[in-house]
Amino acid sequence: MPATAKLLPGIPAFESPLLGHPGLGHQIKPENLPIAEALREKGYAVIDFPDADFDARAASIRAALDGTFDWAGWRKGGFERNEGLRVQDAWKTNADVRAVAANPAVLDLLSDLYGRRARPFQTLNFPVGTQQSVHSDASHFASVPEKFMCGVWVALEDIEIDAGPLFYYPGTQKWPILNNEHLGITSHGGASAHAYGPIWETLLDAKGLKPERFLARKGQALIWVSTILHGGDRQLNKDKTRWSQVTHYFFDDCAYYTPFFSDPFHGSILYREPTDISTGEPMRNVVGGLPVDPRYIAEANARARHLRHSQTIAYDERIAALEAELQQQIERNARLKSSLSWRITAPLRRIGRARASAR
Ligand SMILES: O=C(O)CCC(=O)C(=O)O
Repeated sequence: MPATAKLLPGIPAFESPLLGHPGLGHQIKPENLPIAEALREKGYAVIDFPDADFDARAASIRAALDGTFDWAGWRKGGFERNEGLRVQDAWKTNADVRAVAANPAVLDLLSDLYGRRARPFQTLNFPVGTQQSVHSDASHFASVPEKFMCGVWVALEDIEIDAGPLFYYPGTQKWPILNNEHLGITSHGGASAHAYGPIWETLLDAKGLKPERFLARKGQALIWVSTILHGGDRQLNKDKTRWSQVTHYFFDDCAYYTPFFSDPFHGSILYREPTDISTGEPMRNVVGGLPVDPRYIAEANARARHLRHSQTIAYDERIAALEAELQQQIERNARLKSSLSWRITAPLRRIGRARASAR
């Protein structure tokens, strides 16, 4: 590869300023350019899943996973509680889930769009709508350099409007990425997915944005970039199914971590050490072409866990202290009320209250 083809490898090729300048940086194949443009401008692109055996695979995945779900429990209560049903990482035991996740044509496409080799690292299979509130995957799965993560969601059956379709807000992928420091919190000071939801809702509301929904035919897939806001719609009909699989991908030669639970400038980074589903090999954390020292990863992880844990203890201790203080006050009040002087002055207080309410 000529040196110029390596220019700015830390920007996903589909949004690189070098796209369209042959000889400078990775150039996306002409046939993939419409998808690149869709990812850049809308944050998602729809494709037909490139697998001649897709229908048979979808049927086999559904048959294999169907018996693993508590359907009765979901229809009785889970549905109203806005819960979904899901199985994470079925690729470990199910060859068809693995084949969908590691589909070679999808891997080649994503690798071309990003300019780095795509590596599937997580699968989620859903038999019904997830009813998952709006979120950005970049807060769960981040990379350095940023944005080298995406999801590919594929319909294992035709998806209807009342079955809780996937929804997303085109354009939100261009918003600044929000991390703990933007919210003015730290992971060990209580940051969690719960802190982000209201912010995203407020922003969407303020901008007056309306979601789009993916009413997919079986075998249609949606590629989304890590920063687009998306979620699962409320399932309106609990007798419907919404069989689907999402595969999450990282890309080669990045560091991988969970921003929710990381505060890098406190020395706390919750690194991820994902397994590449297509090879079964662990993915190394690499930045600037150099593997991150495993001792540093262990230290930063330990620090992330320690800070969260110690702050949880600190919160628990504070709450226990407040409860003890409250109890002491209750006992002081009880002692005061049973004292002689309190009983003697009781009629005076009653008169005072009556006067006050007569005014
Ligand atoms: O399938 C859905 O409803 C949402 C899936 C999702 O948000 C995700 O995998 O990040």
